Amino acid sequence: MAGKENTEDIVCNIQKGDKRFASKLMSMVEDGNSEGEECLRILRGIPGQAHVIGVTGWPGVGKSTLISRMAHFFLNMSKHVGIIAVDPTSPLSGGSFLGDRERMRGIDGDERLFIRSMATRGHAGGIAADTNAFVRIMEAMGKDVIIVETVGVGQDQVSVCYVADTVVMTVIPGMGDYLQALKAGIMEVGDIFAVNKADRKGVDEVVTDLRMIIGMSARKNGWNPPIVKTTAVSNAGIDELMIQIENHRNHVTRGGKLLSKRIAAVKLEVVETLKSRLFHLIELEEKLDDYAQQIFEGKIDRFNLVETILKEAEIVKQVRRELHD
Ligand SMILES: Nc1nc2c(ncn2[C@@H]2O[C@H](COP(=O)(O)OP(=O)(O)OP(=O)(O)O)[C@@H](O)[C@H]2O)c(=O)[nH]1
Ligand SMILES: [Mg+2]
Repeated sequence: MAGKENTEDIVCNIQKGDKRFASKLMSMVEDGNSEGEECLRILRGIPGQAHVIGVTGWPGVGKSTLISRMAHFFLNMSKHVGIIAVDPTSPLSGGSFLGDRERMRGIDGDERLFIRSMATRGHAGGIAADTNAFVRIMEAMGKDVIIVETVGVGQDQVSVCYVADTVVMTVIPGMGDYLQALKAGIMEVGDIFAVNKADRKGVDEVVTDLRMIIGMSARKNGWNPPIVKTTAVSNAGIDELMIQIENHRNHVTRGGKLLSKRIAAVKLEVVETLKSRLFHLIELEEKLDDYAQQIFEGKIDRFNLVETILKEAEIVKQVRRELHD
């Protein structure tokens, strides 16, 4: 294996902003490669300045379109931009971020822009953990802004939001009922609400619904989430959205909130990696259906099952053995 020299090479080239080396390291991290982890450790020790923006929302609400507008905006301000698209090909809209020439027109060849897609499957360390790792790699490349696109459904994807300093939750007209049903859930995630496709009917209704939900919820850290109407396809409302994103950044930067947010993201990384390694070690994924059936039928209880799993797998021994290998 390559060893120290290669590690230095990777780290050094990433710090120069080299996209090829960054991609290589990202693949190593996804595979759970130990040399990759060593590079990541070194890169984390070098402080970065990036603002990490999460853009979340249901499939097809216009996240990618919004992000390309945001990327335009930042590039025009001479910023270096990274985009991480988690599971960019949803079955509903069928498009992939990179594949959409129309959307990316004018920026896809820009040297200061780096886009990386990320499948939701196949992460040795868990998806949120790997997203955080990718963010740190992009930060080490010298990106000023890193935008993470994630579909806001399912625990895995929502947890991706924790890696962001600022989360833009994107909704569209007609979604009022969903939002009412989710109340606390969406408040927990969103720092800013973008009501996209504002060219459509029902935009004021959804704004009213959101206002009500926000008004009923207690805010953490004294931030009152603003609602911005956007029409990403025609660039309307983007300037206002960018102002709110900047306001939020200033808000979290004040009083050391940013640091505690980032440490919380690392905590999640550790828990996720541990969970993912344990699941792998005891091959839980394959057996879970069967276990659930047995518990459902009253054949076993959950505590006994867990004890049995742990014993059967001789988990402690295996972990020790792996560590000493
Ligand atoms: N009418 C209208 N259509 C929009 C707007 N923004 C995006 N769209 C369209 O909505 C569709 C989905 O847009 P995307 O940007 O791919 O949405 P997404 O949320 O990234 O989708 P997934 O990544 O598949 O979840 C595309 O056909 C866009 O052109 C808007 O403001 N108004
Ligand atoms: Mg998309």
